[in-house]
Amino acid sequence: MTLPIHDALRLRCVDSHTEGEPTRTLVDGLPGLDGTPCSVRAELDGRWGSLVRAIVNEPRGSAWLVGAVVLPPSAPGASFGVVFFNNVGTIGMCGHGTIGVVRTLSALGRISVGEHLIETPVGPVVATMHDDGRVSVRNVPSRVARRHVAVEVPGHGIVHGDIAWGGNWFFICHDHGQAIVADQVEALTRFCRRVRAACDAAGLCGDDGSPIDHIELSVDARTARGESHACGARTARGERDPQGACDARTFVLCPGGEWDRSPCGTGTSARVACLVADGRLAPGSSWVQESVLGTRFVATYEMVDGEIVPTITGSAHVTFDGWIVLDPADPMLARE
Ligand code: PYC
Repeated sequence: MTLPIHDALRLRCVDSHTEGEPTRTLVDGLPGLDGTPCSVRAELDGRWGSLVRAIVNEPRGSAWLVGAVVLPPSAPGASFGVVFFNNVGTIGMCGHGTIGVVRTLSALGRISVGEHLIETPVGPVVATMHDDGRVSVRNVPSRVARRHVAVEVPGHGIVHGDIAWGGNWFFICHDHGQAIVADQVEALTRFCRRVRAACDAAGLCGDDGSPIDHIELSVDARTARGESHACGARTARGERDPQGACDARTFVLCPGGEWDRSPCGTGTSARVACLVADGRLAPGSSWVQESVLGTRFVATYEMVDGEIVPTITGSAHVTFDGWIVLDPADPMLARE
């Protein structure tokens, strides 16, 4: 595909990380590309695909970087729109990315402390920039499509998972038998790739026919009866542990084969839908989900017109502010 650039293109971008997972925000958008998040997403997956891959992939970035293009608002009351993309294409929503974009725009003085309506390709979300630097994201409604689905993972055996939506589709697996610890990320990545291949081979998809593009392995610290174990999330009386232990530790494989350094905002939202379906989380109660690196998101939810609406809270920090340069004479660009 030919890149839609002729002269060297300089793009203002600000990098951040949210609980360890990086976001590269194109704070001034992409020149010549405008529209709604849905129309821009279609362009980024079409003729702009090679350009956005060049923005996030090596040698300017890395396979685990998530890009975000900020768009002018197209709906009344919206502060801005955003479309997220990774090493292989766009994604519908991104929890860590939304936190990163909001923290970035706040650091630039472009948005203030308070609530901001943000348009995404899968629906509006509301982000709150808190005055202590944390960001909460009231996500799109999440839901469970299928429970306890068995898939045969070659060389491993049968595992079960819940197929759930949290802005992206997830296969959330508990009987995986893996240790979710930082020194095992390569083995966890290999295992999750095989689980995803098994899901594809079984023809599993979301209830709208979309592919399941994220695999989430979870180890719970709280059982269905509210007992604490593993991370010791609760005291014997069910109170939150003052040490701040988590409710679940997770490992998430993203669509491009990379693992999420954060606890994955859309994955946490999908998990909340499963917990609600099991009667394990009351509206207003919090759920603390920890990444394989030990970083955390705190989730709560409300029921709105019969739908589960999760809110995820976490923190982001700016790591880089500058311009990336795309020179059409660069032979590496032709490889995208
Ligand atoms: O936080 O939702 C998320 C996410 C999706 C992919 C990487 N992070």
